[in-house]
Amino acid sequence: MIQVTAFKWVPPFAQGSVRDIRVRWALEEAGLGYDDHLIAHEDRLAPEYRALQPFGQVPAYRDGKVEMFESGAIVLWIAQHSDALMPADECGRAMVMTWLFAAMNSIEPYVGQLAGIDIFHAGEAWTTERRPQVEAQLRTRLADLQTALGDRKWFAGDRFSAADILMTHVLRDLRHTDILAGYPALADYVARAEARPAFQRALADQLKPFRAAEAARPELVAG
Ligand SMILES: N[C@@H](CCC(=O)N[C@@H](CS)C(=O)NCC(=O)O)C(=O)O
Repeated sequence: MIQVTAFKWVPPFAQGSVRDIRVRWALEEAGLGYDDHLIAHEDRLAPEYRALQPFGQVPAYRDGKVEMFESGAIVLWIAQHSDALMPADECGRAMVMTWLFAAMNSIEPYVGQLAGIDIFHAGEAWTTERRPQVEAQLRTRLADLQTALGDRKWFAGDRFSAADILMTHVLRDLRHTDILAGYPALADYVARAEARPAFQRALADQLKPFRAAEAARPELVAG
């Protein structure tokens, strides 16, 4: 049985964004069942968990054949075994890998810097000077990304692929801003991807334990 490690609870700003959702979504698209192995934040420190995920983060993954960490690598592994996420032809697979890495290496660092400023360093004096630069660099990337998408529905060809899981997840981390509204084709792209039933199931499954934890301990929501 496939097992995906996820957190039992995270603060509201991270709910729906924790990276196990990438893996859950890939498994849903591939039609593969899995168990989620829920850990508490402090369980990250346990040596047994570090053996599975050296940085004490989620997700970690095991399927009886491999034990993996790094959400991008896990999604790629699942995709290599599923027609739903990768085309059969070699050149098509190369394009999926290209756009999957573009999401993680060419877009995510810019989105991550902005999200870091807005969420983890909100209100700190240095952000007043730095944020406009970060936003400007991000906007340049988004303009190029939108041009690259052109009239296509998906990034790596004419069908949805593993690359779209990564790209959508990265772009979703801008949802605390209205920046994507300036790039209508990208906003439509994210909405199209989020409307997929597999994404909706993955999101609901990530949120389910958070809601249960909050019902048991209302002080979590109150902060
Ligand atoms: N590059 C890793 C990053 C994983 C990651 O950042 N996980 C976050 C949740 S989205 C985490 O576990 N944060 C808790 C921590 O770092 O202590 C991946 O893509 O799997």
